[in-house]
Amino acid sequence: MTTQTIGAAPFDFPFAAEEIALIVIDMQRDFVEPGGFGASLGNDVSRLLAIVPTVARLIDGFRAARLPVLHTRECHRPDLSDCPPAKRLRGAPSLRIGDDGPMGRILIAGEPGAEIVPELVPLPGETVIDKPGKGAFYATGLGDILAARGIRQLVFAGVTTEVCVQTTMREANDRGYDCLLATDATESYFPAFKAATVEMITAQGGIVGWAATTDAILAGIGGARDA
Ligand code: TIU
Repeated sequence: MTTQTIGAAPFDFPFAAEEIALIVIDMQRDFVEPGGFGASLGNDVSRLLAIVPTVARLIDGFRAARLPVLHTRECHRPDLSDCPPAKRLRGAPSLRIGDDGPMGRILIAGEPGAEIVPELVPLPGETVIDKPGKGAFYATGLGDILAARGIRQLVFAGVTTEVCVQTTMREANDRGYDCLLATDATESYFPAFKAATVEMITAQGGIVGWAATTDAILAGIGGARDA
């Protein structure tokens, strides 16, 4: 197994082509398009929509290098049995999880709003994890799926940086994965929260993980493909 590197902060990210995967977090219509869950919480979704082409470029690079791409979706069962009341009843959103909205029932599996945006639709054979929480390891089979494939390094893209992306990175970091955040393939409704998240992940010698641009990641895995 050859170890290669991606130029990253706070220092180069070492990886092996056999052990790395991209995980795209929650690039769903409910977060990125008007009328979904993100908008129901009072957010302007336009910042999130803007990263779709960059996320697509990152996904294309992993596919071209024949490296695994996994996708997650935050969503709940139609009977809401996996949605804690503490989550559904929090605050005063214009629509709650399970309510009927312009893209079907908010954050419910199988509804149009819970689908991944058409530009980033998973290919047949790519793993899609439906998750009831913010972290992708909680109440899902993600850990077992990664272990079965021998994956130990994860590149993260998706939304939102400080909620589901950071939560999943922290879960992964505690489970022993090396985690790299693609800084221009993730976004928040709050620019200051995104900046703070990148800073806190990489501070203290990479206490949670690494951060790099999509260009740097593509350059690094391009080397993996050609090796
Ligand atoms: N509200 C918010 O920023 N995010 C979420 O609720 N879910 C994800 O981040 N996917």
